[in-house]
Amino acid sequence: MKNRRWAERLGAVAAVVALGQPALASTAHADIHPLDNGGFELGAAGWRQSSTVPGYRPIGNQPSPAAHSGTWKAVLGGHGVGADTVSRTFTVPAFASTRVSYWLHVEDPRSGDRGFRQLVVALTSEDGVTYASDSFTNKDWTERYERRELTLPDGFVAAVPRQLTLTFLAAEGVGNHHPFLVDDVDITTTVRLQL
Ligand SMILES: [Ca+2]
Repeated sequence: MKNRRWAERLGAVAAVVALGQPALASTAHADIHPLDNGGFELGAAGWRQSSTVPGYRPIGNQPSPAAHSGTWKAVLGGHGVGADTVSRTFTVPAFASTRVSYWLHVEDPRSGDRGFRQLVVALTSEDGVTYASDSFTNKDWTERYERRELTLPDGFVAAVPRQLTLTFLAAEGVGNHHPFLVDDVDITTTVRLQL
């Protein structure tokens, strides 16, 4: 009886080899979008914002300059001097890769502004390590909103959920009156499953 079971098993293996179809593991992935109000149409709900200019709040719905969609957006800089920030903390699931997209308009500085301004976009973990960042200056001006992406390196992927903060920081010197405009922020965390 025992020999018969072994024979059956060997037969099964032989059948797989004969067919040339090794048993392949299949995978699936699930995209999660943990960010709501990425287009700021609910105002500052879910976001933190600050400015060195007393009373100024970067998230607003002024008709000019225009938003990428809707009427609300983040307007960072454009005061002539100072710094503005808009940030958001979210949770990255275990074993998930993460990418951020947003629409950025760096306003045309050709009207005579000569000072320096910079926008830094950063993804930072709860222990203060910046895993991905990008930066733009007044020389990166564009005619219209353009889509930008930031992807976390594989080194951030962990076996437990982790907190991550997305920050937009604009700093400028004297002579800048054209802001950085940010709208329609989206975060995608992708969990890959071995089936
Ligand atoms: Ca908007």
